[in-house]
Amino acid sequence: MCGIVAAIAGQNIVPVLLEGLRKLEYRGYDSAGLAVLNGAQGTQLRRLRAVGRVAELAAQADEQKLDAAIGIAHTRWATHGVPSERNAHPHISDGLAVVHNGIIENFEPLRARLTGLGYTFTSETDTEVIAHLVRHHLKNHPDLVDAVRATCGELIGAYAIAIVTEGEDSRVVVARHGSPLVLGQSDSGNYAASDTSALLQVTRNMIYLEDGDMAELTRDAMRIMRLDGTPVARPVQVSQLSADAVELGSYRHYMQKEIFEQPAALSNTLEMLAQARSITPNLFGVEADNVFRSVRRVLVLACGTSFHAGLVARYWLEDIAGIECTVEIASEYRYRKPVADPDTLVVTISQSGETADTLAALKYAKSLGMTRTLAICNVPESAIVRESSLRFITRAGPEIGVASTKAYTTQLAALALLTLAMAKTRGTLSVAQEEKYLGALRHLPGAVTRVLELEPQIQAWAERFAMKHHALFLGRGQHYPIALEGALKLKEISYIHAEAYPAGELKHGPLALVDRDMPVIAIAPNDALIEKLKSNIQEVRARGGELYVIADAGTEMAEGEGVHILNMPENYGLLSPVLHVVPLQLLAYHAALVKGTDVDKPRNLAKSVTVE
Ligand code: HGA
Repeated sequence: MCGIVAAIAGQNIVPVLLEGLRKLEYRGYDSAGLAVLNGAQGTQLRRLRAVGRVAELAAQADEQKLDAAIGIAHTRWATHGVPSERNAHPHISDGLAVVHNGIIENFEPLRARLTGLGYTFTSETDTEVIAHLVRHHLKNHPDLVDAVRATCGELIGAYAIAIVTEGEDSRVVVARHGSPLVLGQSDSGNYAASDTSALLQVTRNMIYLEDGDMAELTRDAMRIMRLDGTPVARPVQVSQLSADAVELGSYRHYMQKEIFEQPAALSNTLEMLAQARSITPNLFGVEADNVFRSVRRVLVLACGTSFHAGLVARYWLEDIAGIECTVEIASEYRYRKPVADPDTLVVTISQSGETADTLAALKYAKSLGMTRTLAICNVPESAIVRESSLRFITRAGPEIGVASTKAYTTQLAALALLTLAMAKTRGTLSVAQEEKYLGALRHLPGAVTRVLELEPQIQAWAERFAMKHHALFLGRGQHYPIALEGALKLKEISYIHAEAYPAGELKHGPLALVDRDMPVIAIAPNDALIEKLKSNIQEVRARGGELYVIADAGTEMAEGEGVHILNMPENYGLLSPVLHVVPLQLLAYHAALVKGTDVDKPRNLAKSVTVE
């Protein structure tokens, strides 16, 4: 979702703001803007806004030779009011500017009150109430920090905000409640942003604000306090993230780069197994052994692609660890009244660790008495990780493409490890099985590399495919969630309508859709259900449907009229879903290329979904 950058330094900060916004582009946005004070053009607030790309904003800044020592900047992903220049942030109230990530739920009564007090609104956003409210509170609280604190006391909802104002022009005030915000400290100045990647250009010294924190940044100092004014100290953490991990290099798109990074991402995630003779629950935290022994069930909470990872894990956990597992969409769970069993391990899965629905569902589960929690996440300092007692950090590296690929396969690797660790502590895993699975996990990066070599054939499929308007994905057992993930990828980036079904459901409805214009992608691993799947495939063929089958070695399926086969290099048993999803990622990618869509930033979608 949208991103914030703020800077105060001894020199021109405009290039820092713009570079920060570029680094946050991956989160998804529809417009961008900035406001600056104190520079070559004088002490008055200056604002630039543009619909579309940061490049457009940068061109404007260039044209105006913008130069300033203090500033705030924003990429917006509209929640309230259409994407337009007038709704783009920063929003201004008489020389005071604010950028905001999140949603102010009580903006309507606040707007009515402020309008009554004579404030004029120029946008449809919820954010604009913040600007006028701070301006209003400045009348009784002349200190900007006090006025922001009084404002936050009236806001309901989620926010990360950064504020500058004329007349208070030696500081930036920031606050967070429910949306991420990190501070960056350097000799040249002080900074804030929605995530670390925006600040690595100036510093590695990061301070992660907690919910309910605010901070005053001056050229030489930072003062952090709670929203009630109590000073707090937050540790400086030196980020290990490599600045070029987010460069595109020789790839055309981040998604392509990330698909091909999967072998490395998996081997980084599974690095601790390289020399290990056995699986230790401690990989999930020191308390993991106790927790895994004592819980009676697992509840997975996640959204989107992460939800699909959870669905695969359900097959694994029940089959191998013999523990009951339910998987729920976080945005639904948070609003229903579930029967809460305190002997549950709550597992949240999120690439960013800031997914608002997953975080809220986790907090809700805890409030219901389910306090044993495990986060599977790609960002160590994220809110979901901090909110959980156990953690497993996938080491996929920064994922920039909106459509998740390497985060997904590393989540599957983490969930396979979780299954084995739980099976071991619960006594359902023999030593021989443990050795076998360990070997398979170690070999996984190599196996994915071999699947990636099938790209030319998938590319050829994509060319036939891209002209279609609909597609059906079929899978069975642990590959049904892979069919769901394949359909989601295709929808997300190529805008081809796709649906996934467990193949056995075909005759209960979707078979009615099958004709020559409906390509059907079948995932055909060589497992116990293969004969049943072959029958399902015949059902499609008999109705004239064109089949694209991703078949394991040994399935003995032959190409023929209307039947295209992609032969997978090997049958991978338990971990087969990790391999089968890769051709589906490539299929979506190449179909999107043929269609000429914006692969890394599909329309209407955002990367880290930090609003509800
Ligand atoms: N609600 C604000 C900010 C939206 C946001 O955080 N997007 O990620 C708006 O609509 O402008």
